[in-house]
Amino acid sequence: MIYTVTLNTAIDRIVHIDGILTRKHNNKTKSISLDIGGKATHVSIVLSSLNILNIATGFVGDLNKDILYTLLEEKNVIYDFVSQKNSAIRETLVLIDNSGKGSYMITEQGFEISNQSYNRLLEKFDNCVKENDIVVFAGGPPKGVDIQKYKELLLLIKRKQGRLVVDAADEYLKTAVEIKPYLIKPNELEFQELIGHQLQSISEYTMEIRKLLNYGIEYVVVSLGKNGSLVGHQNNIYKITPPKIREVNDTGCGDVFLGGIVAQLFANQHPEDIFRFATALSASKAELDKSSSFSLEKAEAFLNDVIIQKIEEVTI
Ligand code: TA6
Repeated sequence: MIYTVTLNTAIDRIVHIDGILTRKHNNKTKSISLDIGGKATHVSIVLSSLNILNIATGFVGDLNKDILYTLLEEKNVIYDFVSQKNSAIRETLVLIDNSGKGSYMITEQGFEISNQSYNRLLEKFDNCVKENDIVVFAGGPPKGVDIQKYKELLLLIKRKQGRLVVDAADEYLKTAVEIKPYLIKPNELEFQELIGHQLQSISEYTMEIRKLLNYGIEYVVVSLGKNGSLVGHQNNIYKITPPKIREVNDTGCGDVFLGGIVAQLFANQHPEDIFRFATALSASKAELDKSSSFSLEKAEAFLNDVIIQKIEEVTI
């Protein structure tokens, strides 16, 4: 089984601006729509679109959970969240204008997780997670889930011999790395923060990636946005270059990328096939406006345009 864990779920409000977003100007909207936000929920959407059985879990607020549940059901996602009373799922405002320069994202903090809710999630994992299950933690934890509690969740998955996939930042990523997850997927800023200093060249990145592989992490994936990603697995490090696309909204690209990776991991694909598919799928997302949308057809068409190089051949 695959579980995706969004500790701080979100509902994205996608606002299309008529023209270019301008300060001190009455910017008119063209359209407003709701979409599933949060990170691991997007992984579930990818898996469900590929008919890969998975359960989306984490925390929701009971005041507006039906909005998120309706959005998830529209995407055929099976979910089993811990619902906290008198709490509301946060909103993320995603502003897209006609500049073609990408979106603005403004996220609320989210409600504070109570001890009771936290213990309910622990109990859920303790009862459900089995050996070799894939458990994906993606997104920043909310108030109420401090580093200790986050670590306790991760350690429980490890104790159950689940394969831990983590997309996190700052102290939470550091904590995850300490307990040797199966896969980590920081972006370049998160990776440099993890390492503790700026990395100026591909060779500096590969040196740090190799250290983490030797420490015992199965996959070290550093996403580089438009420049693709660096992927370390066993004794290979790859530079993955995405196809050229017409960007509409890059919100959610990293999550769809992770969803593509998890889908291929589940199918036990070869690393080059895993990241070719995940990169093509993420590229298809960038051409669409919703946070959680992507195109399997477009991804198929992009596959041959993804460039994969073993790091020795890569020149900067
Ligand atoms: O990565 C895109 C996204 O998941 C948006 O859908 C929005 O919900 C935001 O990121 C949430 O990010 P956060 O790190 O606050 O969980």
